[in-house]
Amino acid sequence: MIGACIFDLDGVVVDTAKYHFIAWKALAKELGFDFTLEDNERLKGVSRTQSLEILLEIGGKQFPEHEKLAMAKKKNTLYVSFIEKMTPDETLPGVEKFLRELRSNGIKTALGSASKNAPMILERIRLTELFDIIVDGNSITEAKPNPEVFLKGAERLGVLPENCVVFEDAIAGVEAARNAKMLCVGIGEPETLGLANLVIPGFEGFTLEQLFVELRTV
Ligand code: B16
Ligand code: MG
Repeated sequence: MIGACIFDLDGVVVDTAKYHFIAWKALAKELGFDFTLEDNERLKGVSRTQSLEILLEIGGKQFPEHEKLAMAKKKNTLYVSFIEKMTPDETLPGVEKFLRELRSNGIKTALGSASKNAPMILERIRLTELFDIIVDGNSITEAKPNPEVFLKGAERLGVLPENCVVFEDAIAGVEAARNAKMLCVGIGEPETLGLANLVIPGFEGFTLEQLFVELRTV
């Protein structure tokens, strides 16, 4: 029985990784090293502070805590200047239709994202109303693969974890879903998201019936 679907944001509902990339690359440039698209893959699904740690490790740099805080803040200011301009046409194909299908079939919906900017992004793409609740980087203390973000979502929705399905694009997120004892649909490549119960390339053409059929045998 599926009682709720919990969606990650970046890489599932929208592609904000490209804006994170520009902002982190600008910081790296300022610090005197290069930051590549391949490096950026390591930051997907990872919190802002952890992302900065990875970036500094790539550049072989070390800074005191207060300077790191200022860097993360600066990066976020640039990132926010991009997401402020986001429009509904940046919602990934098929997501809105699938969310509406869930709700018209009485299945609850939640957002479970590491991003502290999640509420603003949902507002910009006008999808806030399609989520019953939002659990984001402001309401959690433990980062994925810790299951906190998804367990909080299930608890607030009043649905048992085993009746929740998580949609995730990052390995750490798939692990978090499995650690929460939830079913997980990976968005991306089966080679990367092998731990998920099912992997799909995206929501285009994906229906609730397909979800039921594919997860029945799990
Ligand atoms: P912020 P998700 C994650 O979103 C991003 O994938 C990750 O790259 C980012 O560092 C993290 O949010 C924190 O974002 O700086 O906006 O708080 O995939 O969990 O929806
Ligand atoms: Mg993600």
